[in-house]
Amino acid sequence: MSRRTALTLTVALALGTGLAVLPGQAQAATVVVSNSTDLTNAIKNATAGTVIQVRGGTYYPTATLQSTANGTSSAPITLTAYGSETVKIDGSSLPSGSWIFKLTADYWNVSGITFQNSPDSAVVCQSCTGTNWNNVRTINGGDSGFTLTGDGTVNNIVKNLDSYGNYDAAGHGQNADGVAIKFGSGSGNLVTGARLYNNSDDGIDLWSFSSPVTIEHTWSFGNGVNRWGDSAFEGNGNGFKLGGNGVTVAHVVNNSAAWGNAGNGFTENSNTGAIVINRTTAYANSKWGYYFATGAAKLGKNLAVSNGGGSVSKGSSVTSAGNNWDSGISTPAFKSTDASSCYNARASDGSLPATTFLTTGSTTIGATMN
Ligand SMILES: [Ca+2]
Ligand SMILES: [Ca+2]
Repeated sequence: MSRRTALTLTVALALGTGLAVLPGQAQAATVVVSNSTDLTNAIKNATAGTVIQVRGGTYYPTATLQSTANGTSSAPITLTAYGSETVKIDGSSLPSGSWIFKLTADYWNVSGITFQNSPDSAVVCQSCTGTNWNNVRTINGGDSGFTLTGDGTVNNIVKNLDSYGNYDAAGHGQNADGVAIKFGSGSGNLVTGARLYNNSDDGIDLWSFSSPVTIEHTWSFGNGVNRWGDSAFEGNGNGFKLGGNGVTVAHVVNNSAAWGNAGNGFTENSNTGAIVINRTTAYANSKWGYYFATGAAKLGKNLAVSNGGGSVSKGSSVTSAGNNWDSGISTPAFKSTDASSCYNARASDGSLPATTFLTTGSTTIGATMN
């Protein structure tokens, strides 16, 4: 404990306020919170170096948790579960149309927290630089689960996110994606180790984001299926929607899988850029495994099996090599087509659960499913 922290804690204890934030005073470097009021204030008052540890439990904030305070690369602001405790921040008490958590800020590290039942989007990071999201869940909300948006969206890392069950009722499901990196720009953004499933619209959507995004070790499945009894359902259901709104940008997807989506497994969605898709698997999606009809995508060593529209729709500008639809490339057998283990708890380090689903043992083609 630093001398400054110790002094602040001493003052706090003397005032009988425990570890709560002291209004009007510099915030302690480490703040432990156990109720929604303290959580709200801790986020509002955070400055570079602040560590907010949230005790186990379910929190029901009554206003969006938000900050515009920047950390720095050497003194980030941290929002994390206390130890290994289970923390859920629930949007059920928010006004309609609210997000649970919004940052317009740089250098935050957020980990080990579930954001659930948001009236609208669960987490929105707007024009953020250098944020790290580890083992966060954005689930069962009223619009997209996790969003990066705005120009100046730079070097953000989203690792081991689970985002599922999101559905925008007002739009009949047309907008709620697992991850939305939309309407913005900025380099160095990475999504890795994500499970994006059973959302009403797409698993991940890069609509109108004009800088390359990298996605790897990510599973996108069961999106765009009407699970809400919506008679006017409009979800698109692409596993990986890699463009839109006229932008031309070379996104990269490595070692990822899309299955059971109502739309395409992987699609350019009108992005004519040199999208790179390498060692991925598309299985049993309702439309195409890979839909790249107009652009200059580079498709390498991908595996498409049992997709409703066919394996690939590719235009004359696409580069295609080593995929199972290319001549002379055989299709290895899956060790399992039972996806049930994909819903299991993550490993203790937060990585994807072990599975044989869609694995083949091949060292040359398809996703390795880990
Ligand atoms: Ca849509
Ligand atoms: Ca979408």
